Amino acid sequence: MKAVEIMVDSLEEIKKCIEGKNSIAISAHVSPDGDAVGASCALGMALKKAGKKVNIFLEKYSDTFDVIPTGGLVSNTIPEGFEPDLYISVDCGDLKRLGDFGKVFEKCDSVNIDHHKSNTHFGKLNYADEYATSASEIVYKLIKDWIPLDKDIASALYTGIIFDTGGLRHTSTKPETLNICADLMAFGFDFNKIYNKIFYTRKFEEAKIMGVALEHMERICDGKIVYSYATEKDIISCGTTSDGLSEIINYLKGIAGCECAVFIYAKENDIYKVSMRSGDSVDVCKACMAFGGGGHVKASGCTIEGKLDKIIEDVLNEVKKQL
Ligand SMILES: [Mn+2]
Repeated sequence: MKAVEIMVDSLEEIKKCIEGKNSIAISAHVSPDGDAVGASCALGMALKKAGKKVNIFLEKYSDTFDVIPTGGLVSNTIPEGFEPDLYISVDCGDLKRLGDFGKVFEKCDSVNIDHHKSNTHFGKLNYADEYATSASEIVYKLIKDWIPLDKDIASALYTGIIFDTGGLRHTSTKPETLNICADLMAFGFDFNKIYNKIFYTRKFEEAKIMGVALEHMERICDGKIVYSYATEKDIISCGTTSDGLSEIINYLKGIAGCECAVFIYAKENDIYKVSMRSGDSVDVCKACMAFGGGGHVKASGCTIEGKLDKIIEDVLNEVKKQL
């Protein structure tokens, strides 16, 4: 294991590095979630205020996150030959998770700001704090005494923090997290609208595929492992895409007695995404790293190529090792 302490550059060093650059690109992990979009947009809007030329590159994301202000800085593809003075990655554990943007990131002076336990320190400067609730929390710490926050930046950061803490509910939440949220809320954005959009609004098609996944649900090891799956056919027949499945894992985890939930769904031909959530007894980051993935101790994922039956068997065997 790498000693994280010596691999982490200070936020002060990162600030100095940014100050010396003019054009800055920002990206987050593929299939961007609320923290990825919130942290990217908050940082981008703040650096623009600080006089930088900013481009944010994110894969197309769910319209759930349209509630996050972007400052008009987001595009989905990098123009041919584009090379910023500095490329900042947020909320991304390794270069591979940057998708196509990684090819440009690799060539640039770079900063990696993240909170995944499995972070590989792939930037020139790296700040990876696995105890931070979210990348948005780290971005807040980076900019708070440097660039004046405003309503849009505050609401983007707030959305990222509540998204990654499940609404200030996960054990990663600290008194400090609520102090940060209090500071952000003082800017007067519509927090109730954000909360409802993130946690209590779903598309009709997403509810349908949820039904299918719950129908497929199984339990093993005295109910300690609850798992389910959705095939490509299931997803298409419900009229949704693999982006519409993110809530399902939380329902599986919510089954009484479940210590580890596993949800496997088709991305494309023979490529499956595996999501895992756990309580106190299973380190799902470790389990997912066995398949080249990673994430957090209680929330991780990986992508596996193969036949569904075999993948289910392999993944469950890996989890069972820890029970
Ligand atoms: Mn995150």
